[in-house]
Amino acid sequence: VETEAPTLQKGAAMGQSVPRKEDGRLVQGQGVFFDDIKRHGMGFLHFVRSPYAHAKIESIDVSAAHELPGVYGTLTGDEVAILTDPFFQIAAPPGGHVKDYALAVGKVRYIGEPVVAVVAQTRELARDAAELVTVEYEPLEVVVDARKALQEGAPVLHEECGGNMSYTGVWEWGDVDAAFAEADHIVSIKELHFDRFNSTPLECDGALVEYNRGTGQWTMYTNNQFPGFAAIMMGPALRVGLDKLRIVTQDIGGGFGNKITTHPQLVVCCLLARKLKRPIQWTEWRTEFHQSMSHGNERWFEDTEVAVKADGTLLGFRTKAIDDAGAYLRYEPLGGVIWSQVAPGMYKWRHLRVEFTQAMTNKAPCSPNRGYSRMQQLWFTERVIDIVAHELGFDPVEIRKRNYVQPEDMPYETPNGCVYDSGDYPRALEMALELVGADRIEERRAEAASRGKLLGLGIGSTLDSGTNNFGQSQLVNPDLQFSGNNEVATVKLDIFGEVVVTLGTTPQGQGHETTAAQVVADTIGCDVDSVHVRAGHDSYWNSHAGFSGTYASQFAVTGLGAVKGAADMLAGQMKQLAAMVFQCAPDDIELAEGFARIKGNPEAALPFMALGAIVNANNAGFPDDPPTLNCRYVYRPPFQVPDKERKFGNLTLTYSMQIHACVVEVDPETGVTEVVDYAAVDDCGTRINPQIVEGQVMGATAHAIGAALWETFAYDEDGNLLTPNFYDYHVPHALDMPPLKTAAIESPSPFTPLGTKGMGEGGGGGIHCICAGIQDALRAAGGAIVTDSHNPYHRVWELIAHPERS
Ligand code: MCN
Repeated sequence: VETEAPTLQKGAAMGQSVPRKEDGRLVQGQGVFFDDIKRHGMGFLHFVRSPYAHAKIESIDVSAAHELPGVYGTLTGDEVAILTDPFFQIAAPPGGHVKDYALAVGKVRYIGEPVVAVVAQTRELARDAAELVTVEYEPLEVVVDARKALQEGAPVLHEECGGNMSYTGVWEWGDVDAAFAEADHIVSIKELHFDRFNSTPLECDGALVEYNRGTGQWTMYTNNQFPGFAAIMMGPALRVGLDKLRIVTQDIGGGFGNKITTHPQLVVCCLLARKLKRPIQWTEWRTEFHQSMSHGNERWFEDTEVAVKADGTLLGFRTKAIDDAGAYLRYEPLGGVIWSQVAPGMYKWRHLRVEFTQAMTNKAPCSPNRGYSRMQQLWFTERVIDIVAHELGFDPVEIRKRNYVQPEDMPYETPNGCVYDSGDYPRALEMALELVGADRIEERRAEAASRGKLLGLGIGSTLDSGTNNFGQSQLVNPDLQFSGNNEVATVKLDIFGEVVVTLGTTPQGQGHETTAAQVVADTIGCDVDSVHVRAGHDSYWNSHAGFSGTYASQFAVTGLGAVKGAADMLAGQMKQLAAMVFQCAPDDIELAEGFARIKGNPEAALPFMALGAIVNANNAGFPDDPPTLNCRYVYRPPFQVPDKERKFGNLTLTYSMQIHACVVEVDPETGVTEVVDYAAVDDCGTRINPQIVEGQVMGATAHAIGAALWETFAYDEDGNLLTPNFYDYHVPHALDMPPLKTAAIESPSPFTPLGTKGMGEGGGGGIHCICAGIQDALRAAGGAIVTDSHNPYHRVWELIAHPERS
């Protein structure tokens, strides 16, 4: 694909599958997670949680817990309401009126909501003491269905909002009415449903918090993905300035978006550390995680209509989306509408209308879940296209190819003002189909039929459009002109000739230490092993990083952009310094193999250590402004003034892409779906480390297959979570996974320093891929339409038994 992207000079390190630097310590159990940190006299915290989905708190009695030897103290919602302010709401009204305290105040709104905190000498004792706390409740009517929550007479969760609707807006781009007037066919789809599921990081939430009474400062060791933002949430709640909150993150056992949210339990830890004058340790249990660690949001799409030309050209769609936010609004800024970054998916339809409404229900609150709420929108566009193909008799492959944004259209401006930077979607589709042997599909279908099985071919795609989510802030205030997320890095050469890189990011397994080292090694001419990378957050030593964190697939662009900028600066200074020593021009110096040397004269070479020593120990004879060999660079994504007419402008920087294809076999007797072949083709521009990229593709695909077949947060009508542990909530194991074939295309982004695009949130295409495979398989058994993103065996069995109901 021809773009104006910088051609990356792949060196000895960049573009290579360099083994991950962090894995040595992680696989040997040498990582340091917050739960590894111990302090003398620390107290263990356990929460008393609500057994009701909706109830008034009549009374709380903690006296029996206090009598248990070894119990240090308790905290209730009433105390929290005196000592803190509610978390500020990023949402606009009416949702913005929600009062979200660190413990339930007056009322509980979902099962598992923290009501009382108990601290004791051991974890087990805290648990026992929590059982001695008596809470009297007056149960209230429950609403778990977002559609019902919006109806007249539904029980209201937050009276201060005047109802359960937290946000509503109409998003219209192009001329939708004209498109429908021009259409040869209008396909109607009554209801589609994207199910509630989550990511399941190995490490649950928690913290170790110390309070220094002398300075009034808290130090919090935790595993938040976005510590800068956590401080901004917690400071005002605790009524202190940010200098009073030192947040430290080290190794983090997975995040996937869940840990972007600042969970109010952290404020409880702070209050108790101050109240009880001892360090507080809180580690969430798995069931607690399932019950109250925010979930990925469920979404309904109602009364969808699609305008199609006779030749299969898609003109546009209109739909009503209803989002289930759960009991509190804990999503990052307007996460509910980040879907609009990928409103048209990969397709060229230009007339789109979404009436979007978000409702609060008596279920766990939501947070970003790998792909924010883009996954829902991308699933919707893919599902709609397959249903159109089914209804009008088009081939799902051909209709996609006809309607894809084509490579020659790139950079392509979507109707809502986003710019897809580069890519070749048709080629990726061809590759994925080839990998799953789609050309032999009819033959395989017949063979499966001879064994009594239904075989189907499915396709799904995903765009990962991280990097610039704060552009969404314009949704609150259209006059804001944010340039998107910045990132900062420092690269220095020290007195021993060691290269030390400081990142502001908080990796949870993404391999930042490795790819940052690759970029630096090639830029300054040394090997990867001599580059030492410090990732993770400490408000003290990398407060320069400000708003940093790891989320939104931005490291490949902003993180590495900052690293590259700082490394370029350092390389320039090293050349300048060597030129002073050798009395030549800086351009005559080359940096290679750990030396600064005169080009063409390998004898005239200074080892890096000598450069470090000259600057740090022996710089008396230098000019007034000597090089420091300590370089800091702020990467700012290129900024284009947003177009208010389109609601937001060209703020998203990169669009990486994955196309998934699968072959599934459905057993018509049981409804069980087996994935027999699977391929994912990824394009994230220039790959710094192909093996890390492939690992990301594999992880995200497993996540997607899990969501499509096994993983669900199912609630009954009383708001009981039916899948509160790993027994009921089945995450795919290695043995559940099909053989996964991967391939890559590299279409460098013209907008980023290294041609990279963020890709860690991809994988959502896998959910659709399975849905499409099942729908194709069911053609031979009544031809049901798949309308849900989650299709466990009993739902598939129903589709076979009652295709007319789909
Ligand atoms: N990379 C590369 N070449 C590219 C693109 C990416 O080598 N062209 C590398 C990057 O250098 C980085 C990794 O791939 O090491 C992922 O990069 P990127 O897509 O920029 O994503 P981030 O590093 O910003 O990570 C965030 C992303 C998100 S948003 C979720 S959700 C998710 C994901 O990462 N959560 C994860 N992958 C995860 N992987 C693990 N193990 N754990 C999580 O919690």
